[in-house]
Amino acid sequence: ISLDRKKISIIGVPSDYGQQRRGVDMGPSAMRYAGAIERLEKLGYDVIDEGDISVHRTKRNKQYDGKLLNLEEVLEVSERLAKKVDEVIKQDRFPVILGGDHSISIGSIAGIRKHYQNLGIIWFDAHTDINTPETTPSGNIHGMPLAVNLGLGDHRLISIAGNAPKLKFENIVFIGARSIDEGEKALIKEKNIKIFTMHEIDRMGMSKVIEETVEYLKARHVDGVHMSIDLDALDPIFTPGVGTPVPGGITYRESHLAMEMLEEAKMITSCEFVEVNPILDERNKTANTAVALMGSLLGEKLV
Ligand code: Z70
Ligand code: MN
Ligand code: MN
Ligand code: MN
Repeated sequence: ISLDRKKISIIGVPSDYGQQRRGVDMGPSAMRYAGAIERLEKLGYDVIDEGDISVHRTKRNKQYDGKLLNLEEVLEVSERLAKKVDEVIKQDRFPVILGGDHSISIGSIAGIRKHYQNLGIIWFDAHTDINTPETTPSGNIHGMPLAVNLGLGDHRLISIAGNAPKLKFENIVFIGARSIDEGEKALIKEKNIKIFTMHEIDRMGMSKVIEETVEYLKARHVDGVHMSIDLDALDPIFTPGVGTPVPGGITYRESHLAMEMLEEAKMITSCEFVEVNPILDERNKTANTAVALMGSLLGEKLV
């Protein structure tokens, strides 16, 4: 966020339809409870809490039978979120989106993309969420949002807020991946997508990873960068309240360094925090970490 863009809108998306563990719908409450709004106001921003996108509580979670789980519900939430995000950006406000599981990125990116011709994405996640209906091992749509935004997958999902693909393969950077399905690996290799797995983070250090991320996106001449933060990118020691914890993750300190360096780079134009599940958490630790990262990403300094 650049210093002259002082207006922030918080949008809650209490949806758990992209996966099968209940509780992630309470993520927005948990992050508000952890002080998200106060934290940003303290940094001097004009913060509006736009409230939550309405999510119908219908029956759900049929067993996976080869079709996408809760497709109708995800479609509805995505349409609403895309519309809301579009409205907020039209008012020159910086969107901070609180999930919800990662399927909400279908709607958030569809809405954001209306305002950028060459949008960049940083996908901070233990997973790569680039499965298609052909490659998904689970039928869970939270494993598919990047594919959908690239124009791959269910035709109704890829048509939200316009038919054209919302993203380019060469404008994505993965950070923190350590659980990638075979079909995802094949696509990442085929399209040569930029990826810093835990292997690269360990070898290069987070500092160099972020420097290279910033250089890479600048060289792509992106006109905006959406920062998508799945709290399972961090090691479960720091964020136990996620549906699919994967050991060997990013540390608390590395993740803060990443946020601080991205803030210094002044290239982030929207962000989201997803997969916070208070039911699985330990005394709101995961939401507290999410809000602390939010502070660093939006300009909190130690001195
Ligand atoms: C797996 C799938 C996933 C988040 C888990 C898992 C995907 N690749 N995404 N947790 N955030 O089912 O597609
Ligand atoms: Mn205010
Ligand atoms: Mn994810
Ligand atoms: Mn994940």
